[in-house]
Amino acid sequence: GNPDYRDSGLEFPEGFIFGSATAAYQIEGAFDEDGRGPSIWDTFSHTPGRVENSDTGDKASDHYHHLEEDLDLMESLGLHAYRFSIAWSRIQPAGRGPANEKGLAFYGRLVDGLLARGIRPIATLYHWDLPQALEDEGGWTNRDTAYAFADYARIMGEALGDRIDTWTTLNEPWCSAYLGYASGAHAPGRTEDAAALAAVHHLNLAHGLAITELKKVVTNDPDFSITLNLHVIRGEGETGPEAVRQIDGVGNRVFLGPLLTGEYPADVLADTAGITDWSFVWPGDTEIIHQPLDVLGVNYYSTTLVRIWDGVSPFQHSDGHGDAGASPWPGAGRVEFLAQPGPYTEMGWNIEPAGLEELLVKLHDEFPDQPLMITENGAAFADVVVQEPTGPAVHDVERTDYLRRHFTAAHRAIQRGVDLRGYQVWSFMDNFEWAYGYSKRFGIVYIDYETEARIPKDSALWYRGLVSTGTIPEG
Ligand code: GBH
Repeated sequence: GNPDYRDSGLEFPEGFIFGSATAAYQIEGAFDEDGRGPSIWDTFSHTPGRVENSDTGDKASDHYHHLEEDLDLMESLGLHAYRFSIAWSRIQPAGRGPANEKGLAFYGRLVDGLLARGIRPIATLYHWDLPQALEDEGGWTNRDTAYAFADYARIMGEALGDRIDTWTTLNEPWCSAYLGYASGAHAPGRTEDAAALAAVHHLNLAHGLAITELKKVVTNDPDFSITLNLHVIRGEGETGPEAVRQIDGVGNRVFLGPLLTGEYPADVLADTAGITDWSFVWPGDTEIIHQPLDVLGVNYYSTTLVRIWDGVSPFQHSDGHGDAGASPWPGAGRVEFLAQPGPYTEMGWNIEPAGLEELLVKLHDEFPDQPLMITENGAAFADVVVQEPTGPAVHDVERTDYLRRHFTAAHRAIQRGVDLRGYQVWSFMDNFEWAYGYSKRFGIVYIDYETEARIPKDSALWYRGLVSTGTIPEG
């Protein structure tokens, strides 16, 4: 193997699912059309100072009005699967009550369009866009939101439950809970640690309740899943192991515990005892959360380096906030996040393909019978459109290299025995990158936000080669 992970000629197993991913608020636009109600991201992005450049998802990549074109593009790249999310507030504009037929019709067209092209639909029910009406009642800090989510899941199961390949309940509940309610970097922008921990539990509960409802109504024996952003954490120096324990606890095990073993980790309850007594966990909840997962979705971008703050040098929060801004790590207030060696993507995230291999192998060692799927991996770089004799092109050499290295890492994990079912590249197209707005491009397809023209980048053409042969291309 190549120590640099820049490998080629590696062949993936037969049946490996190569695809690409997006999320509703990041691509759809049409924010006030066909009965869609406002979500917390509409409110947040329309609040001055929350999103870079005051960007909003009002129009985004205008996928809502480019559905057929986008489906054709997916087909032309040969994708086996497409991972998308459903905007809850298109289905239930106020988060409760009868389904909006026009909302259902849009996702029905999307799913039928995928199936007609031989592309498997991987549907995520929640990628951060809570109906604002539910946030007005406390959002994820309110237990009722979990039951409202289960009701919405049942509606979607009844509408699409004969056609979806994989149902994913939540995307990255870590972000919903901690960026939404602790650091405030994401909608709804609250900064209360106790609220964030209640949100963690109600998101876990929502997952369990939703799977229970879906199982009652679906008819085609789909896979059930959840997607987590699991942190690959390395410790620095003497205090490294203790810092790793804390971040792994409140970042990873607070989800993996109830989901895969049916209990919250005792050390996390202890670390956060000064914030909350966890009385929002009711008897029976962890049994509801602990459902068999046909596949566990893993999103991976980078690694994290931590130690316990020495009380002298300037304190560093995650995401480079320094000592300004609230931390997304309740109960781990003395953990310091250190700069890593690079190279970095345009997000400033350390490029470390070995972290992906490490994460997959570690999950497999701990949960040997748990099939895994990479539901997101990709990179933002500053893309430039150039005019070639053949037309406009984007020579995104760095993104192609990033993908090559991470596919190599995934291949190595498979060689080491990991049951990895597939890999969804983030993202199919450039889109609204949350608090960064349109300033960051993750797509393998370029979006011209003036004309909404789609231009497959070189990385997309490279990926087409990988998908069609199952082998990492030479070069
Ligand atoms: C994913 O979030 C999202 O699912 C997707 O919508 C988004 O567009 C994509 O990635 C790109 O951002 O450990 O505190 O230092 C990834 C969000 C990014 C959250 C890395 C944790 C590290 C912060 N994650 N981040 S920290």
